[in-house]
Amino acid sequence: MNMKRFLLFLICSILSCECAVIVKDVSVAYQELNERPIIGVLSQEQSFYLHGKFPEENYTSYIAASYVKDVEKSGARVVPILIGKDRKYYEELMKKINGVLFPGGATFFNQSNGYADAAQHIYEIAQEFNDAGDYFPIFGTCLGFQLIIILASGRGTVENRSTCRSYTNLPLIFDSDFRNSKMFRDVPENMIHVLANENVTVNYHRYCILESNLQNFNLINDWRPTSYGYDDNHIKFIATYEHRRYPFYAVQFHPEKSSFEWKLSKNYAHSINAVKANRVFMDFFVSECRRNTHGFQDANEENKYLIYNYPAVFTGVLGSAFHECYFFEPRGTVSK
Ligand SMILES: *[C@@H]1O[C@H](CO)[C@@H](O)[C@H](O)[C@H]1NC(C)=O
Ligand SMILES: *[C@@H]1O[C@H](CO)[C@@H](O)[C@H](O)[C@H]1NC(C)=O
Ligand SMILES: *[C@@H]1O[C@H](CO)[C@@H](O)[C@H](O)[C@H]1NC(C)=O
Ligand SMILES: CC(=O)N[C@H]1CO[C@H](CO)[C@@H](O)[C@@H]1O
Repeated sequence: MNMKRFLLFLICSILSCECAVIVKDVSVAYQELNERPIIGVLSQEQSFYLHGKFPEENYTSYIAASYVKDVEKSGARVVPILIGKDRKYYEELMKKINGVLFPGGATFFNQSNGYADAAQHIYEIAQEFNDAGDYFPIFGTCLGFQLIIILASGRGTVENRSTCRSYTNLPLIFDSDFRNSKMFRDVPENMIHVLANENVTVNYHRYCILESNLQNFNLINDWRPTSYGYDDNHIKFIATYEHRRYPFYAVQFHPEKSSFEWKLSKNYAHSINAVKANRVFMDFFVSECRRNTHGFQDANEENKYLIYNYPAVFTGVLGSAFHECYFFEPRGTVSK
């Protein structure tokens, strides 16, 4: 290449590069992204163990702070969503927030006015919002992952989930077409490589969703598995799925634990690659929530709802599996 041609080549590459950048910026600008997203995190029934640590308090529900921090670290604020409320409460709150996270944990789905009933209201209202042209994302983690499929199955007396246990850090086994999924299409190649090859996803479940759970209820046309794992008995379970039309997503493992949960005996993956690769999931979910433009009336109203009204309690030191928790009323009884 002589000097003249080299300069021409250089100018062309700079121009085409700038053009690409401009085109990209325009497409993003048209979406009018919400740069101050606020996400609802659903609470669940107070753990029996923690109730024993606070016998004088009348806490009846909690949120593990790791879920809150994981959302915050991706650039959103959190509003706690209480259980035991009527549908109107969930609907009014959902008109003000930009998406909802169903955390993991351990609670039965058959307790009236509990986590599952609240999630059912939220799931149905989110469908109504989306059907009406709104964009309202939901993300489920572990228990939340299983619950979404049980809700989609109509929540019969026999729950449509399977028994399979994994208490291990696992890689993801991606579906052949996962790069065309909403969840994974923009994830950088190096993070996909870590997720596919290193033991970075933290599993902690005794139930799971199998391919057959989707087939039994004819859910396969709506719900798309994008990756899998093998449980401690070599049963192949779904590790991630997404809805084909609605912005509903879920993961069987725990993206929040690598950065925010520290119980020694649990052996959670804390490597720098685990931290980076698990970050992908809330970055993705919060980016989805940025497409929703709901809002509170003003900063005053926002302030009344935000999680900062509640102190995070250092529960790790009390032997809990959760390092920090938020506790809520309504006051009432805590069942085992
Ligand atoms: C818990 O509830 C009981 C019964 O209503 C009440 O007497 C007690 O003061 C409550 N505890 C706290 C810490 O508020
Ligand atoms: C809820 O489900 C659990 C586990 O399947 C069961 O042990 C419990 O008896 C059920 N409770 C009610 C109120 O049905
Ligand atoms: C992942 O864990 C399995 C055991 O659960 C082990 O056999 C494998 O070598 C681990 N892989 C890496 C890359 O550490
Ligand atoms: C109602 C129903 O058919 N539930 C099923 C859901 O899936 C599990 C596991 O395959 C079955 O045991 C249930 O019977």
